[in-house]
Amino acid sequence: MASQVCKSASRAARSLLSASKASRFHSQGRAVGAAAAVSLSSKVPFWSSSHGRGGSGSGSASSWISGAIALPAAAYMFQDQEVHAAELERTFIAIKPDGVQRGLISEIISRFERKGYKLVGIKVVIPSKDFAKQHYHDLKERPFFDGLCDFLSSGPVIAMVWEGQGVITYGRKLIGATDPQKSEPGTIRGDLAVVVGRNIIHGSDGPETAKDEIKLWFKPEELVSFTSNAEKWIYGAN
Ligand code: IDP
Ligand code: MG
Repeated sequence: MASQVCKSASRAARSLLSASKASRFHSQGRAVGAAAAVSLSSKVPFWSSSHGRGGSGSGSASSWISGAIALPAAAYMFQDQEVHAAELERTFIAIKPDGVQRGLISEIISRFERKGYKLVGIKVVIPSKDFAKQHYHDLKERPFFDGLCDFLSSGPVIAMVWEGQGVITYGRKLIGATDPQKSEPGTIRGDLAVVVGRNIIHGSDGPETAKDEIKLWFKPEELVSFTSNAEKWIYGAN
């Protein structure tokens, strides 16, 4: 019964979505719609037992749950969460070959995950030197550019896209200053690296770079949009 309500509410949310304006968060909006339906279904046991129909399995969800009640509830939750989804931004984070070789992948990922950010893309890549040059193109005049590109292309890199409110700026805070001698303790570079040439991690430094770097490293179909169960506990206003 609950799953029927779920499907019905999900359909209602989706039909509302098709009327809403197009945005790059459309597919995420769909996932949020389904999440709203799940919240609705969690109220079903009390409601349905008070009507003596819990677990009977007879009748479709739409025959016993009034559109006048179900649709506005789904619409409210859906619209509310769609606004929230549109606030989430994405950043490109890479664990460089030194971080991979030193066995720091899970340590680094866990810091982003524990903060409350959401992993929406990940892969292991050995970039070519030309690709590394593209990635670091804004540093091409710097004396360390060639060595830096040799280094980035010297072994496996963990390329990731993380999503969350303020993730571009706060991701840089989690990472710490470029030179680990100046990174604060508690940051990734502060805790886990010693010199600037082996500072284990890359993070986009602003919205434009984030957009460009995500596009450089990932095809759109390699990224997912979904609502995590934890999100309703990570975001909220009182
Ligand atoms: P960021 O990684 O903190 O954004 P950037 O200035 O963009 O720092 O530099 C990119 C990377 O180039 C750094 O992460 C570091 O690996 C390397 N790098 C930066 N400055 C130096 C330097 O003075 N000597 C050697 N390598 C450097
Ligand atoms: Mg940089």
